[in-house]
Amino acid sequence: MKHFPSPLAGKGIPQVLSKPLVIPMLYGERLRFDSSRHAAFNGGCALMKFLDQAKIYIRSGDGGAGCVSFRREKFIEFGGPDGGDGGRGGDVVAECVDGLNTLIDYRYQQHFKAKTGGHGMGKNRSGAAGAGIVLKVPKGTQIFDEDNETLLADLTELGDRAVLAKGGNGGFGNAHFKSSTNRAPRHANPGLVGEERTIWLRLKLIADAGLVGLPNAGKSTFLASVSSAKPKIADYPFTTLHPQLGVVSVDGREFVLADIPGLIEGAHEGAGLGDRFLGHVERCGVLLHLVDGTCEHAGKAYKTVRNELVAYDHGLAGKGEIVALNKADALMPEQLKEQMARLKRAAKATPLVMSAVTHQGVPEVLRALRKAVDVVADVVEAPQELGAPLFGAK
Ligand SMILES: Nc1nc2c(ncn2[C@@H]2O[C@H](COP(=O)(O)OP(=O)(O)OP(=O)(O)O)[C@@H](O)[C@H]2O)c(=O)[nH]1
Ligand SMILES: [Mg+2]
Repeated sequence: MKHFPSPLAGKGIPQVLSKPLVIPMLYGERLRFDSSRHAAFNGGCALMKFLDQAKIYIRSGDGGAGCVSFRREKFIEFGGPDGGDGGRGGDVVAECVDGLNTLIDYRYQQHFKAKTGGHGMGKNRSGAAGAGIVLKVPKGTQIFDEDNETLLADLTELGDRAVLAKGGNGGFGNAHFKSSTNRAPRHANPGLVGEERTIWLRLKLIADAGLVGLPNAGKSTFLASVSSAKPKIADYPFTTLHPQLGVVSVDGREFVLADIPGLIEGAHEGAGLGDRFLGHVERCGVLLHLVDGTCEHAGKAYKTVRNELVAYDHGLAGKGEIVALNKADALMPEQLKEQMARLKRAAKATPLVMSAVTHQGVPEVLRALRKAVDVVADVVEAPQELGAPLFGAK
């Protein structure tokens, strides 16, 4: 296998790439060659490489052929046809299972073929059904056709199943064709061929709340301080290269928080890590928008990220948003006042103030998040109430 150098290693903010499509590839290579440093699952118990997109080829089994056979037995004349039917080919099914957080298994195997049904046999014996294949996928996996646009299935609940390729029917044996006018049929059906197709698996993590912000806003620091997740934290941009999940417990209630890589201006055109990770907050009920208080202009920082959310669309811009000014511990009182005023003007809502390092203001942010998550959950349960965004600055 060719060894590529890690594309982002040792660099500052990655350049605006002229070809946005390169981004997933770069990301993939990074995963392939630098996996140990960027293990994804951070629930505190297992290390798993993260992959949120995979292209695979599937083929269901052909049906078994029917059999032409005649009963032959001593003292029995004209025994008649006794060719059995062929068995059905195996299906290819996707199933949503517990304990998975990544599609990495599909990096190592991309071809899945179900078994052909058994052929029919004499003495009216039918062929056995071919063994099917179950593709185990994590919660939140969407399955797209080869064009990567046509949605075939969306597996959001544990146990959800979708048949992606149906096995071919078995053919009839000659016993099936016997009739009063044709008592010795000499033909049988071949089995039907199975289906084959190339599909895309795309994982969109399911979290209750999503963290968005510019690189270095302190998103991972926040996640690490409120959950047992262990994201990488460092003072250079794009420390986080793939989404991370953490379970947050506040006032006896738990919810899942997703940290996604930072966004920069032009992310929707491929700048930085692009905006494809925004897919992971598409299903979040609420967004927590962190703004770095030590940046030059908190209002501009806020607007940059908002513009990217609007450009990405998919309903992200309309989601409830809680805005918080982070790194309050590193600000002088007058700086804090000034940044708050700028952020308030930009967000058209009063932001919360917090410090992920000293924990100042964090309980308040968590409570606001929990409240918002609860409200969204209630609204989803009673869809007739769905309407305008619930929080934040619109
Ligand atoms: N003083 C201070 N520093 C903070 C605070 N939160 C984060 N930092 C620092 O800010 C830097 C960036 O923090 P990260 O949590 O990696 O930022 P991020 O938003 O996850 O950045 P990306 O993963 O690159 O998008 C680190 O050096 C943190 O120590 C805070 O509340 N106060
Ligand atoms: Mg980070």
